Amino acid sequence: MLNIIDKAEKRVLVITGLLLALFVFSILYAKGKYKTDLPECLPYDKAYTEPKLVKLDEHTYQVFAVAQMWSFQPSEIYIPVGSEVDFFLTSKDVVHGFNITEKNINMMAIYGNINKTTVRFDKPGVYDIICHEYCGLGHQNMKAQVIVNFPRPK
Ligand SMILES: [Cu+2]
Repeated sequence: MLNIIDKAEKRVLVITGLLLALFVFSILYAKGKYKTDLPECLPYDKAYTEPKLVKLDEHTYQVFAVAQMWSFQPSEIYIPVGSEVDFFLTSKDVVHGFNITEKNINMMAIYGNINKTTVRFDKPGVYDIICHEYCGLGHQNMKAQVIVNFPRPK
């Protein structure tokens, strides 16, 4: 069987296989060395479509983030430094992006899907969440903020 494959095709197959192995290795290396949390998909449940911030304990939070044209809810998330936050993300309409600046987070908000990732915020500051998938006319205004170690304004 291998004899009927052209030499050039064999070369392409070998190179493709090596690249695939390199990509898989890179992902596993990043997961181990940089403690990168790989996003996961959860079974859809309407409970995730209600935007909210849930405090589990002093430094553990859950954010039920909902993207829709053209905003994220909740739009301001106040947490203390050292917090670990589980983000559960979904969309109410079209596909949106979910990128947290200064964090290695890049997810998609998809209608009927729940994506989850965990992020640790060890430094105080304001982390912008932006949409990086073109989703319509107001796309450029679509943002939210994670505000670490600043008091909520009254
Ligand atoms: Cu967008």
